[in-house]
Amino acid sequence: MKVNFIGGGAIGMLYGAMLSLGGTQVKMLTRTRQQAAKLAKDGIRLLSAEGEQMALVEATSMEEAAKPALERLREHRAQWFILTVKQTALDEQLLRQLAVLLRPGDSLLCLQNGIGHLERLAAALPGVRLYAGVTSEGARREDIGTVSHTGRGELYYGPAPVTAGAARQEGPFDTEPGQKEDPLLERWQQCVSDAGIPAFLSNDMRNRIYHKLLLNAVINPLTAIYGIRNGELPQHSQGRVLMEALHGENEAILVRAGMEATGGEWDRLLDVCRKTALNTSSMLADVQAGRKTEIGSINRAVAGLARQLGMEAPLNEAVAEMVNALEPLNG
Ligand code: KPL
Repeated sequence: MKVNFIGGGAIGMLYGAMLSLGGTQVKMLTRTRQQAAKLAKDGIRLLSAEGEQMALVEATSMEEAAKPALERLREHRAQWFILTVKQTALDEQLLRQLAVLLRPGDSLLCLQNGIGHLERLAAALPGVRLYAGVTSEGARREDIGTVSHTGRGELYYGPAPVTAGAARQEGPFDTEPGQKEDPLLERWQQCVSDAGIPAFLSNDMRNRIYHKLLLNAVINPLTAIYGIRNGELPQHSQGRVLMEALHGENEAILVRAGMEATGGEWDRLLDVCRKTALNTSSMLADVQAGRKTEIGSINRAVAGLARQLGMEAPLNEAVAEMVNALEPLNG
C-alpha cells in the first residue's frame, strides 16, 4: 500500500522516512514546490541514535497534487493519507485542496494537536474515513530534507470522535451504527509494524485527545509566555503557580466533556516536562519564529468547550490573549 503524507514538517518527515525504510511506498505532499523537489531528488535524511539514513520517497507539492485535472487521472483504488500539518495550516485553501485530492472511501489519519479540526475535516470531506491519532514521538525538522528523531514514542490511532453536528461520516466510527470495515486498516497496521513504529489501534480516541490536550494546554502557552524550555516550567516560581491553576481549570473542563481522569494527570504533566526538558514547545517555537501559534485550537478551544458546557475558563482566556499578543499581527 502507498502511504501519502500531507505535510513535510517534523512528524511527517519522521514517519515518512521510517515507513519508507520499513519497505512501504511513501509519497510526501508538501506545501512548497522547493521541498517537494528536494525530497523527490534526494529522499528524506533521517538522523537518529542509529546514525544517518536516506529514505527514498515520491514527492509533489500539494498545489500540484490537488489540480482537478490531474486528480481525474488518479488510480481508482482507495488510498491512505496522513495529515501532518499543524492546525494553523488547516485553512480554507488546504481544505479545498483536500476535497479535490481525497475521494469517498479514502482514509485520512489526522495527527494534529488540539481540537476542532476533526469536525472541520468531516464537514469538508464527506465519505472519507477519518481517523485521529496522538503521537508522543519526538522529531525536529533540521531543514527541508532532514529530520532528527529526538525521542522514541508511541502512536495511538482510531476512528475519529467527530462530535454531533458535523457532517455524517461513512466510516468505522464507534458512534455510528452499522459500521463498515475499512479494507486499508489492516494494511496500514502491517506498514507501521514493518517500520518498527509502536502503534496501537484505539477505540477511545476522544479520551486520548483530551489527555494530550491537557498537557498542551498547560505546557505550550506557559512556555511561550515565559520564553522557557519545557523542563524549566515546573521550576519557574510564577510559572509553577499558573501551571497548577491552569491544569486544575483544564482538568475540570475536560472531565465534564468526557475525559476519564485517572488521578495521575498532574504527575503525568510533570513527567512530560521532565522527559522533554530540553525541548522548546511547539508554541514557543512558533512565537520565536514569528509564526501564528496553535492557541486557537488549544486554549481558545478549551474555553469554547467550557462555554458549551456552561463553565467558565478565565485562565484559558487569559493565556490565549497573552499568546495572541505575542503573535505577528498578520501571521
Ligand atoms: O506536544 C508538545 C508540543 O510542544 O507541542 C509537548 C508535549 C509540550 C512537548 O514539547
